[in-house]
Amino acid sequence: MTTFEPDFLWGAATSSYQIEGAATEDGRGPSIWDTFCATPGKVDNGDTGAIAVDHYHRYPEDVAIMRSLGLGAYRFSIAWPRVQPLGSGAVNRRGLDFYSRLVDTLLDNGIQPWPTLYHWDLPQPLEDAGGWPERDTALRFAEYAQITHEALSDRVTHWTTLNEPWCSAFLGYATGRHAPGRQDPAASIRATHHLLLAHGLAARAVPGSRVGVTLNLSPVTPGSSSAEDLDAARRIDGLQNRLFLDPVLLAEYPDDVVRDLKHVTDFGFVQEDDLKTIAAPIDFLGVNYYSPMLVGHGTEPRPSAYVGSEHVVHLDGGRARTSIGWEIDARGLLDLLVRLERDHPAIPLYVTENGAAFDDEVHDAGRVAYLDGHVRACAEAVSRGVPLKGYFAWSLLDNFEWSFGYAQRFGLVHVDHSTQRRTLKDSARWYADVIRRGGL
Ligand code: PNW
Repeated sequence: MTTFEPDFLWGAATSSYQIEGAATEDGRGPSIWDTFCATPGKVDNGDTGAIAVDHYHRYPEDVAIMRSLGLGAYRFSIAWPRVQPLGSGAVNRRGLDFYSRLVDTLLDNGIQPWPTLYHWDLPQPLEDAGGWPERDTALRFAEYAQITHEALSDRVTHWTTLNEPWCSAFLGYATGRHAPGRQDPAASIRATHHLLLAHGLAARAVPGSRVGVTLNLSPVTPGSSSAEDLDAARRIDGLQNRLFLDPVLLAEYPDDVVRDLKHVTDFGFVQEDDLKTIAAPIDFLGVNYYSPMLVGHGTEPRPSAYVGSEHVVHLDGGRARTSIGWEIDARGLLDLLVRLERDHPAIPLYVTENGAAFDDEVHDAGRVAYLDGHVRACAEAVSRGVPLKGYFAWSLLDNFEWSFGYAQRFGLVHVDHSTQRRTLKDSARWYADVIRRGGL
């Protein structure tokens, strides 16, 4: 039997726009995702998060489900446009009150609240003023973080600043697959810097609390040992992993990545002391892992999220895939965790997202197998000395899967999107057993 320490934290994760709905209720302002969803052709099937899985109204039922699973913690995100409908200035009490009620309900049920301050729903007025490519957005974020921390820090101990800034910057501003849907490579690098700056400023704005940031990281393997494939892997590792890890944990941008991006931007937007701010002390690093990457050199340049590396091609590793098309490889999670411990030994780690989309409904053997393999990888990492302190499954509930709309289901709990009825999947029962036994 594979067991974890008794204080290993078992959780599940969601995010505001993906589950809450109630998009115009209680004074919430519009976010870039409302706008993006309203733009024809951006989201499959014309789906939107306007109602989502109605968690805004059904949170008591959802917390009861969490309790029935035995979750130790629940990772959710706070919608900035509920707290500050304009993204700055006036605070909307009714928005904060929702999170206050949610936090109280979680604590009453013995579940630690783990809020993330930003999971992609930027207030639309801030995008209208230029969005993340503008430095001012980072300053506004610090203000929002402070307001939210003041309202909840009497009950919330662990704060996460950002979820996956790679996605916000590159899917939002380079490929345009995510809101706000812009396709401007130079803007995506400015966005990266200002997201990182926002993280650092917010980390300083939550004194007395534990604070971290969640990154989507992935091990990158070259398709062959040719010099060109090795260089492709170095580039993608640079943009996916080190462009975020190095400033946050080492107070520097990786030289090779800056060099790779020379024809995109000169990094002239980096001001004195920014890197010191970005590297504000943090208490944990959140790791989101779904799939590894295998890359090589392509002959023809193609539009890519990896700006400046348009010659890199993504190769097929020959493994089974989930319904969203991502290859399944639990070994990738082990490799990633071991590498993080090697490069940054001091920082406690949490897997803040890991999970799989499958088409099956309640009997989800594919998801059980996926989670089982990845939890085993976590156990192996711990046994090799990796300071991994917890694991959050993505996701508690089927929800709005961004540009895929409701067609992709990641939940441990099935949601009937016409009736909002929740039904535990086999994976939820399996996870409850893991939690009860403290391992596999
Ligand atoms: C993460 N990619 O998103 C997010 O944190 C979740 O909100 C989301 O539901 C989950 O993973 C599953 O997708 C990602 O294209 C979306 O590389 C896209 C990518 C990565 C992560």
